Amino acid sequence: ADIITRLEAAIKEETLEVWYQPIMHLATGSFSTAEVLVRLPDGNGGFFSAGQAVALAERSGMVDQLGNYVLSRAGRFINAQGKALGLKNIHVNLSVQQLLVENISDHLLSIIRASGADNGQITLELTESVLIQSIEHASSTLEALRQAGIQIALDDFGVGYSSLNYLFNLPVDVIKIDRSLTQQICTSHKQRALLNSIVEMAEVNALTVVAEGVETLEEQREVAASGVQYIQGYYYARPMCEEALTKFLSQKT
Ligand code: G
Ligand code: G
Ligand code: MN
Ligand code: NA
Repeated sequence: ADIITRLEAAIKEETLEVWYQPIMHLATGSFSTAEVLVRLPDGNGGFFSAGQAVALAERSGMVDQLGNYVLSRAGRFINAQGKALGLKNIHVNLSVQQLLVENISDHLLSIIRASGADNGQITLELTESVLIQSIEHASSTLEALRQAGIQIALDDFGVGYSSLNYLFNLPVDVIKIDRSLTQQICTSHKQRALLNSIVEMAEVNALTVVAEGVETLEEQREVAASGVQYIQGYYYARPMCEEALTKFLSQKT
């Protein structure tokens, strides 16, 4: 079957997989949150990359369906397992096209409600480019979601072209340092200084900082020294299926 047919069927038959990458809270050492990453089976025991699946959904008008599916699965999972596993929250990615759907905030809130999850258990991740492409529309949508208790994270932070001043005035609660920045902090004084100023600005603005893409102990040390609150990366855990996550978190608590 071609990949569009495969995606459609995977949504309908609920064989589209939802994987999770644990995120560590540095102060407590606990994995209290995780990022949700979609995985489309390729029919040969492997998966298409999430990037491919999402791009395909965008081109074929299925981004709304895909987004709803992922949010609903993630919401049901955290509602059922969150307490037992010590997961307080789950991060779900949102694409630019989803943000343009009419009444998207009501729509997302009703999916979360139906899943049984509390709004406070959900963080929605958006990239800088998404926000800036449609800032007028996005601002009111994000404000409505935040009013309802959903947190908004600005993904891939530190690689775009906007000024820090502009970025820190966007209606978000969390910033996620892009892995391209994380991976330079051990070798570049300038990038380390940039990370330190981002963390300082975040503190002043009462934002939470997550550093992505930590792969080594050295990176972990530098990132922790900068004062970020959460770390995500292969050094701790790779994205994993629901069953593996349950096992991983059970062993940690
Ligand atoms: O998991 P992977 O490294 O292949 O992810 C690649 C990209 O796909 C990342 O930028 C991630 O944000 C995005 N992505 C993963 N899952 C989803 C999803 O459910 N919805 C959207 N919109 N993007 C996703
Ligand atoms: O764009 P976004 O931040 O949503 O993408 C998250 C993607 O980054 C996931 O698909 C995940 O597989 C990948 N990822 C997570 N941790 C690491 C890491 O430590 N190193 C690398 N290279 N990729 C990572
Ligand atoms: Mn993300
Ligand atoms: Na990112």
